[in-house]
Amino acid sequence: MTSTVITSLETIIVDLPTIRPHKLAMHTMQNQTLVVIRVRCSDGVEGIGESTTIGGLSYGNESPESIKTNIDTHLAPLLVGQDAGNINAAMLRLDRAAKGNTFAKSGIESALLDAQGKRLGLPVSELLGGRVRDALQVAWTLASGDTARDIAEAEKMLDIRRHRIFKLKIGAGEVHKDLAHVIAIKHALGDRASVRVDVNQAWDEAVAIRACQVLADNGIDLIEQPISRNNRAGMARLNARSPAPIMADESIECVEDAFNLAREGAASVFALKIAKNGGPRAVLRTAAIAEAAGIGLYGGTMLEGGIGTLASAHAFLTLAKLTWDTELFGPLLLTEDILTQPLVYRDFQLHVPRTPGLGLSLDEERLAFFRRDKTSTAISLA
Ligand code: MUC
Ligand code: MG
Repeated sequence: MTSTVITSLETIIVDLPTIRPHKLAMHTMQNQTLVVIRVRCSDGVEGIGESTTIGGLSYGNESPESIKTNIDTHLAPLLVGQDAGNINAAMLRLDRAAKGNTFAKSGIESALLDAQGKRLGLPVSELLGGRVRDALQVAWTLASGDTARDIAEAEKMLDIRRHRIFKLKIGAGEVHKDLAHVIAIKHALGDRASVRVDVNQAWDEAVAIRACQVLADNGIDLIEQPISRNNRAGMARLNARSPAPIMADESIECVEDAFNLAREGAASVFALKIAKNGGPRAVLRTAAIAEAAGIGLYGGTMLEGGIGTLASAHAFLTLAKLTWDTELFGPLLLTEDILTQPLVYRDFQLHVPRTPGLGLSLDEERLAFFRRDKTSTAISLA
């Protein structure tokens, strides 16, 4: 036990506008809500983390409001007074008390890592064993809902050398229209870009069998979560039949899901998300399962702002192979920032400096302006 203890934990809900509506199969985002976690320690060090989901309860089983309530009521009291530098012990304490809640745990684990990195003068990637790269290639999601607008957006991203991997959100509309939309975009971009689709569970297996064939025949590189997360046997059959690789996203809600998917052959690529595993360390356990099973890796996002994006990036920097690159573009979808320095996107990549902790600082004035609840609800040492 070191003498440094956690003295307070605060959760702050922040609502930020998006650059345009972002249309997913189950929800159209008009803004994004972040849950910022601030951990204060007795040595004066502060750690920042983020727990963010998409569309209230439409994506996963935690909402921004439930994340805040669960941390304030159940998790923060377990951590206040505990050793700030022993992240294993802190997360074990939470796991014993709360079986799920990976989103809430992810923000807390990120904040503890940020604090420990600052304390030791090390980037989080080094706390996680060391980075094997300094930058990550980043995909962009085309999700305006309009084919011509999506093509124009992709052309602009290629021109300014920001993205050359595009993920198309489909599944909300009729299948033949969705397929025509995807094919038109791939046709316009040709070999200049990798084009992938994310169906967000919208199809049933029979539809998916045909659609995956059409997508593969038209040069689509990757098909993300075509059917329900609950139909794992269907995912395994699709994975065996589809000429284009099938990626699991919603199917993974915890590390144990990853193990079962690997055992059942239900996907050949995993989307890694810190929020759905319980943090940057937890997501590396899912990555290890994938590596052992010969499953490819993709660095996923829950469209976090800069904090969650950097927490994800530090974990992904340590992976031996990241065959399908990443989609860590969340901050670019927002019109406003709550960090003093924006993340560095250049030459199709997110560049992650070797600054202690996550390598960020909060812009307190902007945070105060955009926070939903203007009064602090920090849980502190008595
Ligand atoms: C998802 O389902 O992958 C990631 C990128 C994006 O546009 O939406 C998210 C969620
Ligand atoms: Mg997805």
